[in-house]
Amino acid sequence: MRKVITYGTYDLLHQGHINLLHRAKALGDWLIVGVTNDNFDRERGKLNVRNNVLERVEAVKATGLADQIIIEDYVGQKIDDIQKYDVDIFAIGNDWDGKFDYLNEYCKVVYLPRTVGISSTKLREELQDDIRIGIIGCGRIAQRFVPESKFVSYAKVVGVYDMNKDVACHFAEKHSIANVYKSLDDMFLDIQAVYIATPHLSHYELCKHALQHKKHVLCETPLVLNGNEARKLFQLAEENQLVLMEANKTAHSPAFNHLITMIKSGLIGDVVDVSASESKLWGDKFTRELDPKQAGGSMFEMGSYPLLPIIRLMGTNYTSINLYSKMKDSVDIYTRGVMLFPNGICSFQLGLGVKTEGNLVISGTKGYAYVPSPWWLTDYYEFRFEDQNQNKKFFYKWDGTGLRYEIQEFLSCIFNHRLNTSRLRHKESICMAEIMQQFAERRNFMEI
Ligand code: C2G
Repeated sequence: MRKVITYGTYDLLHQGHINLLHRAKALGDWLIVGVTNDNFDRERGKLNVRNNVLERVEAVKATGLADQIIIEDYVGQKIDDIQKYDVDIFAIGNDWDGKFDYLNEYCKVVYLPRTVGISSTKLREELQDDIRIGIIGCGRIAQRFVPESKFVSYAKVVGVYDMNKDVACHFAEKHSIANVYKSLDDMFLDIQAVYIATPHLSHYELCKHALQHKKHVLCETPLVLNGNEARKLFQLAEENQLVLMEANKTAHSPAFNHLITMIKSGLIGDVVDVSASESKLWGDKFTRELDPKQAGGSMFEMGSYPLLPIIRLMGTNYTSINLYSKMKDSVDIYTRGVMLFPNGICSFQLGLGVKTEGNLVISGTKGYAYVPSPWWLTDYYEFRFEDQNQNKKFFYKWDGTGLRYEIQEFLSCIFNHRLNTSRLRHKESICMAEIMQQFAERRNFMEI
């Protein structure tokens, strides 16, 4: 019995896929089809797959061409499968010409002619119109947004607005963006969604204005520095069936999400302590991040990152919080926060004028998770146990500046009418805003 194996995503399964499966099957007596898992696709940069793995498996099954279907989860699995199933022939479309020659060591490799004129990417474009996005605020983070948006299907940045027209023109020219709007109302006539990348204190009014004009909103973190403002914004979004999402890039990174789901599945037992830190020394003391009039300082600038794993793992019902800050020129150059929960204690350290480690340690009753610095750009972590033979290490790709994942989730929420992403829920953003408010009002606060 000659065994043939082939792999694919098979998204929006089409005639090209069917022809390939026919050709592969004709090479032998038993055809094994490997269907890529959702995480595996995301990790290899395929962010725009429409059908989930179960739907794609069902579609391949329905062709009646596969004798066996397996799931492809990790890089290198092809070698394991070929040996495990004693495969004679590995077959794949010639768009992969030469890429799998290394498998010749294990079996015969055959590149089959691809069907021209049809692809899942093309079908996706026909299926769905682009979401026209307008950028408000053409600063540092917005510079990263445009190139990252190019990796996400249907994300189309069509125009920008900035209070400083010259800055907006320069930005549009640099990123080949069609429109520079004179006003927000002009922009709202032309777009369906906005990305707000302005300084913190302007977020509330801009979000409200956009939501009132029925626009979906992706707003840089921290969303707002006041619990009531956050509540009002999410209420306005829900009333208008609009997506309002806090652009916390770590919350959407595949690695961070995998870390959280594994911990929530009990891998290290009950979580008792989450300790996270982040620091960045700014050479220029006049930078916005250190300007008290623009809500500068460690807590406002970085607080929403360490609060993310704390709130995702321990919830929003903390019993107490205490904030300790080293102040300089009316901003906190260093802040440490200690939070008590019914079932644990958490702490975070933030430094804009003080350097610290920048790692994340999550301690549990069976083991702990360790994410080295910079944990917020999560691409590697370990689970460590008393019996070190149980230790596990996980590696991921952190593609580009990592904004593509939040953009992808933003669009997926819009398309699927999911108003509340599970990666950073409304109540979690509201909780963060309340903590920012406590700091702003110097409640539970001590200067050191
Ligand atoms: N294919 C084809 N003709 C098309 C489109 C796709 O013959 N018009 C073939 C591809 O060459 C591939 C298979 O159909 O052999 C599945 O294609 P995709 O779903 O795009 O999967 P792909 O990303 O190519 O996955 O580990 C995954 C594999 O390495 C390939």
